[in-house]
Amino acid sequence: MEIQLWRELLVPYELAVQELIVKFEHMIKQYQQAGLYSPIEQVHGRVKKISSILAKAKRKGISNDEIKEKIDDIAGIRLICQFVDDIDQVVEIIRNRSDMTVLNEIDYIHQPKASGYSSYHINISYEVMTIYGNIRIPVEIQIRTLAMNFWATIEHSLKYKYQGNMPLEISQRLMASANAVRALDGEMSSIRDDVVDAQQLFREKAVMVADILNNLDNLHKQYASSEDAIKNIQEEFQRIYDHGTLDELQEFSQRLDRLAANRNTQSLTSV
Ligand code: 0O2
Repeated sequence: MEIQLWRELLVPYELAVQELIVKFEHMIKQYQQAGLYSPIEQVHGRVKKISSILAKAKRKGISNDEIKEKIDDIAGIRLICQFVDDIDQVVEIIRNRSDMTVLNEIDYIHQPKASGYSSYHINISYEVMTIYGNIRIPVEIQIRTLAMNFWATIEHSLKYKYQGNMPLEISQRLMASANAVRALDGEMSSIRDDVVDAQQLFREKAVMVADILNNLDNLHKQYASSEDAIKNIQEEFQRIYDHGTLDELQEFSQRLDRLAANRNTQSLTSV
């Protein structure tokens, strides 16, 4: 196939990848804005390079005409989670989406590949709108932890370097490090609740502080003539931010909200 035809063939795959990246990134943003823990930490996506498609087709004995229907990871999305437990939640989210039809799932987490590779794969069919009409594109979604991703990235580079002739010593080391990744993910799972709590508190505080700064900024504009009162509020904020509890910060934030809503100088002095 000519290079121009390949480019045309890949256009809807690029659209699918771009749309899905936006959707999953937006999901992270929504969790963050709601002050909630996001089971997805990072989103990556790519359309397979033409050379890799051809190499895979050759490796699997697939003819050029069969590539579109038989290679199901031309469009690929990778969702990286912090903890193994998050993966189940992400799988559930995908299963429940009305814009993604699950075609099949492979659990390389409970049954890692011989190489040591572990990840959860979901193949979906995703509809994109093109100038020629709507087309359903197969997309492979790989869901894995940060640790699994680290291992897979290193192993992928070594596999590429040795082109199928990986020295036994290297593959044994990779297998040992795959076991170490599993142990690390297991350890991290056992302290997941503590980590999630700590991150949650940090996020709540960040959202609250952003709110407070926004209100202070508005008060500055509204009550430019009451410099002293504003100064007092700022000092109180600084004291609570430096030494106060999250509850005190929340109570202060609510007072500022009320003040911003009241919009009268009398309440300013009573803050
Ligand atoms: P790339 O460059 O990442 O796109 P297979 O015949 O097992 O190679 P198959 O049947 O297409 O692959 O399905 P599978 O097992 O779901 O693998 C698809 C993708 O999963 C691979 O794409 C890799 O991205 C990843 N993967 C699978 N096995 C391994 C592994 O042992 N190590 C690493 N690092 N990644 C793996 P590609 O086309 O192989 O590569």
